Amino acid sequence: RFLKEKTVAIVGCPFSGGQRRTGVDTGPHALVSAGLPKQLEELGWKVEFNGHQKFEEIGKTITSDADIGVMKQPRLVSAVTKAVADTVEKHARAGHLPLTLGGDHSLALGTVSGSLRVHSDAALIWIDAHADINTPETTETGNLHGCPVSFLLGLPGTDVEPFNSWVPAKPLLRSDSLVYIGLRDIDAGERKILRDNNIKAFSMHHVDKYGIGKVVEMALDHVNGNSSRRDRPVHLSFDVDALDPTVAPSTGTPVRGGLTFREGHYICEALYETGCLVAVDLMEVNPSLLEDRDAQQTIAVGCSLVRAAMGETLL
Ligand code: B3U
Ligand code: MN
Ligand code: MN
Repeated sequence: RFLKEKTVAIVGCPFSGGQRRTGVDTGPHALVSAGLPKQLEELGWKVEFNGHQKFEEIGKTITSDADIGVMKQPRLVSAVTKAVADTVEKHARAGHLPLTLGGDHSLALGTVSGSLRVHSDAALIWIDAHADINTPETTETGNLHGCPVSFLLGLPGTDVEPFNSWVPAKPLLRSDSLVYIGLRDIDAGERKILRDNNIKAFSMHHVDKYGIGKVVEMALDHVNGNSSRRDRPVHLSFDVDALDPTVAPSTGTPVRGGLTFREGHYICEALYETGCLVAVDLMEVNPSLLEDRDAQQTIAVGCSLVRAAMGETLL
């Protein structure tokens, strides 16, 4: 409805600078090699993919990247997310659906920024075990993949170098345009932020209590009117660690008690069904962790989630 044509633009982001473990930068390559572009073509999408993003070039321009406060690799993360924002914006302007493959979740500062430049009233649906809403002041790890949402909301403490060279000081996203599903590992500082800003979040407790069908309906009601009137564009940012580690083991910070295979797919199917999806991220796939069997399973599930978000499983 918000797209000009049924074209998906794959934005492969081999990037691991928002956290400490290596290997998550190989996620996009693994997903594409597993045949994701062809699978999407078979669903009737025109697929645009001209190779993965070339972040090495950006890396070379950054000669030293000392911590700023506790933030790790701030210059690299800032430069890469800025480039991702520009790329996602370009595809969205063409009326296509950017599908960003990560890479760690700091990338979503770029993807959501890019979406909002084109679809200024877009809502953000964040599927994750974690809230990723630490600020540079509250983060205990300094890992920027735990912080992208705070920058999007323009929370106090986010108007810092080097990010303020390109992230506007004025909030990009209102806190009532964001909803979480799948949370189960939240820092004390994040819990306070969620409360103070009245941010709607469905934890695993809510998934157990209401069932995934009701949770997705309540999530959409919160950010996108009632069921008879879903008229806002939606950006879906899906961290594969939202799924239970038995379903998607190869990810950097697995947390037990996650979404089942079907619950994860249901979310993607239900969002496709609204016709409002304008961008999809699939993040934190790290095939280098654990054994090859686990990696293959995680990659297969990742491809399957994307297909579900692109209309595969609806009758
Ligand atoms: N909240 C912690 C842990 C974390 C966030 N996102 C992931 N892990 N994947 C932090 O580092 O901010
Ligand atoms: Mn995340
Ligand atoms: Mn996570």
